[in-house]
Amino acid sequence: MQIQDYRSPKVTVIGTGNVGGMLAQRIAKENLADVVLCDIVQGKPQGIALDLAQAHCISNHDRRIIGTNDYSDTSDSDVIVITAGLPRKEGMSRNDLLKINAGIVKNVVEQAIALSPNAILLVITNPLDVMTYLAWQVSGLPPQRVIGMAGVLDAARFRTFIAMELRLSTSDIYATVLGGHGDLMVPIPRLSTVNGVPITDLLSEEAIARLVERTRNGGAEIVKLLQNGSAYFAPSAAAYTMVETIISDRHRIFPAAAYLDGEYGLKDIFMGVPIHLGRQGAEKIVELQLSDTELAALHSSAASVKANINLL
Ligand code: TXD
Repeated sequence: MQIQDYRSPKVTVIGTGNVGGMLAQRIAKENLADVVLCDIVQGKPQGIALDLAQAHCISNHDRRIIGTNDYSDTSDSDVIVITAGLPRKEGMSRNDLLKINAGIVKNVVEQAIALSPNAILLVITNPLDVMTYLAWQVSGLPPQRVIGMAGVLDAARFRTFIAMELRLSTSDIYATVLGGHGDLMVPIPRLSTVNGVPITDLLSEEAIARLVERTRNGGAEIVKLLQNGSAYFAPSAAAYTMVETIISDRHRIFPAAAYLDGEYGLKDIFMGVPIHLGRQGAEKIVELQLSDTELAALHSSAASVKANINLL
């Protein structure tokens, strides 16, 4: 390859709020890709892009950052991240956001995909699994090129609570969380380990039940504390890890909302399962051997996601 043929990877982030802004900052700081920030509010993406550009010389990065309200600036993106939409307020469930965010996601996906037909679509807007399904339908993309980010965050929350309970570093803890990104998500203690040892061997049933419940309510706990808005440091870190894995074609295994076509006995639904993630998107679905109870919990979670898909 001649050097002039080299083109920087390009990531568009639609929705320049807390998660989108923080994600753009991470991408730029790691010199991963050029970033286009796109929002409906005039001036907001331009202001954030300018602010980030002024951090270049201090934090030593030199990727291009563009803020825009015009989709033509997003053309030929390699990855499009959708964070546009409303976040939860205290007392709201993720499903309360369904109608309003569906209108936003439909609109932004239509505009963005028309100009970047080869992109991978990473959806972050809630209710996550339903918005990912909608984005897939509107985009017309093959299902493996549409992915929802939630499992990396939910697993990080479970890992954090396990680490806090055992007074250990999160680095030595692996957690498995499946299912929809909602109250019925399915943390799997049997497949959550500390240096290979299942937490079921290390913690009492009561402690595990408490940590599982805290993980399920991990988002709501932060919404309540913040009183205005929802979590964004861990969500943007989770989204960054997925974007980096796609751009760098690393073939890592992550839990993410992916299209199921019979896997786990589920069909025509996007929901959290482990996937092989790379430059082609969700390159493979990993089918874990689940117990009857775990599988039943996964199916209840799926039923709740399906009910919301049907509401659309
Ligand atoms: O794990 C996960 N998937 C999540 C999801 C973790 C955290 C946040 N989660 C959801 O992401 C949250 O419930 C929201 O639905 C989205 C975005 O959360 P964020 O905290 O970033 O919300 P903000 O700060 O309100 O930002 C939303 C931005 C804001 O700048 C709006 O102006 C913009 O979205 N917006 C739009 N941009 C483009 N086009 C349209 N139509 C539009 N409407 C709003």
